[in-house]
Amino acid sequence: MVSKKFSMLAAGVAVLALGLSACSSDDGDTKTDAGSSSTGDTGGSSGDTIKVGFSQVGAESGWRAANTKSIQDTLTKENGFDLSFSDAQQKQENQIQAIRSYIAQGVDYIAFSPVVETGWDAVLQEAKSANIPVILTDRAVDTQDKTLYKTFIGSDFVEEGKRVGEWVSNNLGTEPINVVELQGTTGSAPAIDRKQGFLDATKDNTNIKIIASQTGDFTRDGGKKVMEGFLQSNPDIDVVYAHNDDMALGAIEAIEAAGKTPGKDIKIVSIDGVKDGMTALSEGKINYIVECNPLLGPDLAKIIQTLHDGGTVEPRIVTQDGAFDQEQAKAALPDRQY
Ligand code: GYE
Repeated sequence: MVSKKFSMLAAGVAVLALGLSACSSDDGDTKTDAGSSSTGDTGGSSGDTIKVGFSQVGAESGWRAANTKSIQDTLTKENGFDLSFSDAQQKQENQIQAIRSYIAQGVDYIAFSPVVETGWDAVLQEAKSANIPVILTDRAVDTQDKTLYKTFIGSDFVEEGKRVGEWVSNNLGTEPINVVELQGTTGSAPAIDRKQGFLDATKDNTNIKIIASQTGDFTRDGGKKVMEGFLQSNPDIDVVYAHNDDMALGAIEAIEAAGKTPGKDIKIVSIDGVKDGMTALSEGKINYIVECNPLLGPDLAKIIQTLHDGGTVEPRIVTQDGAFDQEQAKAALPDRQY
């Protein structure tokens, strides 16, 4: 019964090198299904629906909407899960509160995408003391104690920033350019890592100068407002590096309102590859996008099922991302899922 569910989930998983193993866990704290809800179980004997509490960052971007949908579409009753989902509206205190309430409810597993990197040790320790395994999805936490979570699944954000930086260096940095940076949420793993990756890739190219850098909080509105300010104080912007597509889309609005042509007068590079971003790329308003895959639901389900069956998972599971220039975006757009 379990293996039937497991193979069904596995079929939908793009990343097969998940580092999952069917052998028994020896750390003794893998939860069994004792005490879990049996409602909606289609798998046979009662009591084996897996209760999962998921604390989402918010609804700040197209990426986030696709990520939420993927999780809600996969952790269904039909697939053997009983999902409690909460939206923290980009506030750490809301996430801590949600996690505490999942602990109080006695869920079998807690999964969450931490809005910022630091400040999680206390609540993660509470989950560990309650013997509830925690899975980090999408974003990392900064902690010395790696036993506070089972695994972290998500993209390599430093690598994403590097790929953008390399493209800028090779395609635009052949002459002196002024770059402005629209940063993601302050203190979040993708903002920290994407900044670092871009700097690493461009530091030896003396043509590239970052003249301004500010957070737009990963939102379209934030990107627009920050870009308006950049345009007012800097007459010579050549390139916008946006940490996500939504901020790039906001920047497009600001650039057009200032009477300039995005993608030509001011080049734009970003990260995510959501449909609106890919559309702007195919229309020539964005110049290059490195993908960040939001469809983490199937992998999360597979990880939880594996732990639940007594298996082990690798502590870090990296998802694979593509990259698109304008022609590649045109070709990819018709089949884009999100
Ligand atoms: O790039 C951005 C979202 O954590 C990878 O968060 C995620 C980022 C994504 O708001 O659009």
